[in-house]
Amino acid sequence: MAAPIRLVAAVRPFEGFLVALRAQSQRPSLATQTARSFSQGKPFWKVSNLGKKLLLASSVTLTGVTLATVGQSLWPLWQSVYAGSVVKPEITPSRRVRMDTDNSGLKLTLFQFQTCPFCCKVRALLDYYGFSYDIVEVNSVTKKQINWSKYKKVPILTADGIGEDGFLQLNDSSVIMSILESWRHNPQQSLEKYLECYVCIESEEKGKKVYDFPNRYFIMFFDRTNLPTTVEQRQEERKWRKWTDDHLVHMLSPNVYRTPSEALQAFNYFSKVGEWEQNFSTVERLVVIYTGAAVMYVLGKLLRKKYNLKDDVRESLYEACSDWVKAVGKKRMFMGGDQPNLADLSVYGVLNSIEGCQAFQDARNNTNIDVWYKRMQTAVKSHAGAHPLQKTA
Ligand SMILES: N[C@@H](CCC(=O)N[C@@H](CS)C(=O)NCC(=O)O)C(=O)O
Repeated sequence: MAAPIRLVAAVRPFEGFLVALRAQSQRPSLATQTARSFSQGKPFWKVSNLGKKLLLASSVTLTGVTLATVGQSLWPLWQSVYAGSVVKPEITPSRRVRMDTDNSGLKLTLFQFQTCPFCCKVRALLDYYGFSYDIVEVNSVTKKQINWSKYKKVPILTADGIGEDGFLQLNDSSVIMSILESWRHNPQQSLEKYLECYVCIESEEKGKKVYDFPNRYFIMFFDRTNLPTTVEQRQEERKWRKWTDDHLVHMLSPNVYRTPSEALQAFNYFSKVGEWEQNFSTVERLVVIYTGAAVMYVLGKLLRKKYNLKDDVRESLYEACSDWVKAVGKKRMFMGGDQPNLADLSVYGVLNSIEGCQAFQDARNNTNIDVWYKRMQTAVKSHAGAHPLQKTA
């Protein structure tokens, strides 16, 4: 069972494209939208609206054919595992991470896409603190593995054996990080109690569900007085966590898919990380890689406009990396001082999601991020924060 479930990671890079398509369908018309998008500057490719339509239509067709081919072999398996119940079904994890040092007693499962930056943030925290956890790779098209959940994004972290439903569901990468950090500081309080502090405001924008968690960047200390950090440190940590979600993350797609060859290189990297070779036939894998690269190359250009990145998108990426390095400063190992705080783990997680891509290699060569990044890599991979977890649990 593990191998087929892992296979779904392979289609993950199409997720952004499909989300964009869904958004397209809710807009007045493609012609109006593209006219609006490019009214401020010259389009990067000189085609008419009809040409753009054809480009998108052919991408959709190619993507559809690819996904249908890939999905066909998995569908019977998914059907047998999921009954569509609201109760979280038993599911065989794609991977299990076990740490001897984890005495937390928490039974955690991370529902994720392997290369999603938000999921990488959560994994950075779990690994740094040495939590044991299971990973369930979610199919980014059908999302079958999270059928049981009303919240349809990843990451989702569940803690089994807690609460009325027999499990607790934590949504949103920043909320998950804040709850685990709060709990780590005071495990005498239950996870349930911490979860109550992160109210979710649900609304609809253009027919799509939008979730806001106003407290997502706050660590909860309740009435504790001798806090481990100062007010200024906590403010700084919150500011840069928010910057990571609102700014840094938007550098990724336009940079990773900047040119056709970089888009192809990125897809080959995703293929390696997602172990596509083991799970796809050669034809399927090549179709996914080449179609995906073409689609994401186009989408990357649209995202550059949307997020106001510079014409040379690398400049925006370098600027973001340099801003972060400057904020950490020369006197500190990490923003958190001698140990990473949640801002360090967030920035690291987001950059880690593109570690094997040319864009990040260029950022390492052209900014001073490498020293801090290597420190973080060592800290996370060696589970350097595992000791406090063991001590407090
Ligand atoms: N604010 C959320 C964002 C999560 C998010 O956008 N996840 C994407 C994957 S990278 C997703 O699940 N998209 C699916 C969808 O929007 O339907 C977080 O920090 O966890």
